[in-house]
Amino acid sequence: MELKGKKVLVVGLGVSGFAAALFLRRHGAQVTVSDLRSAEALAKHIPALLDAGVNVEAGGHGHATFRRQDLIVLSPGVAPNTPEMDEARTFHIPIIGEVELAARFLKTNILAITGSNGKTTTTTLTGEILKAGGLTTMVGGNIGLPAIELTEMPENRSDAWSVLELSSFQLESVDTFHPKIAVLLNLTPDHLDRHGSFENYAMAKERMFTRQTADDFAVLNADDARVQQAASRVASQVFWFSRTKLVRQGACVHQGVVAFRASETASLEPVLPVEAIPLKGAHNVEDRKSV
Ligand code: UMA
Repeated sequence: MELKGKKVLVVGLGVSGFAAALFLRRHGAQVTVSDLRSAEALAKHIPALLDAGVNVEAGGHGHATFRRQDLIVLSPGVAPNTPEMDEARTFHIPIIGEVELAARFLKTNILAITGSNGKTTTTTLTGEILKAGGLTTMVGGNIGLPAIELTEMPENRSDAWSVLELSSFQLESVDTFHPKIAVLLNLTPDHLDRHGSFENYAMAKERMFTRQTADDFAVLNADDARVQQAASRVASQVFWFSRTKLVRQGACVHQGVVAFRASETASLEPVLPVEAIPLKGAHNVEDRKSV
């Protein structure tokens, strides 16, 4: 993606917008950041942006600001269907989220984790397990470190892994994003004010699987009815996890032991007794199995 000389608007000046604006500037774009909050409220970020040559619009989104752009990058907390953005679409201005921008510059394999609950614990554990296994690993996304920041780390190499915690807000605006492994932990109604309905929220999460092929992997919760439905739309190889029943392929609890079946024809191999998991609580058994 060529950014040099492009006019790019970043909407929202929180941690994602700040990181995205500086990234875009370093890649030679002419960058404007627009935020609803006042200049006083944004004082922490504004000096560094001005020093880097980024224009800052504070105290509201000017209608005209959205018209004169080659690309619009949204912070996760910014809904993609405001009147300004609808108008920008009529001018055929591409609108992408900060995670989509990051995906276009990440050279690593991506292991993406989403769900309504347990994302941060699972992402942290997964990052630690990959590191302990000797893999060069970065951890970011909704967990707090914007994905765009990972693109400029020395670990951004094709033999490394990015473990990304992703929210429905971040997944709503992905396009080319293509995780090698995509984990959907569970789905319960959340953020309905933004998504309008549980189904829209669930489908935003499912966008994680859109670009996956048979060479990729989906890790799905066999105990969650809405997650089970997603399996019929997934093109990648499904590995299930369950706390309550045996699975065709994947991980489950059997007679007090976490066990793993590597393929539909393989036998169930014990991994570790449930009581050996130091994190107490049934949901933490799922977190361990899903990694
Ligand atoms: N803003 C606008 N216009 C709007 C809406 C917001 O200008 O229409 C501005 C606000 O005034 C504010 C800025 O946007 O100044 C905030 O942007 P943001 O909400 O995208 O927040 P960031 O600081 O960039 O943090 C985001 C995530 N926040 C949200 O999704 C709300 C962080 O997740 C995440 O850690 C971070 O990016 C790095 O990826 C937080 C979160 O609460 C922890 N996530 C929700 C959750 O976990 O349930 C989804």
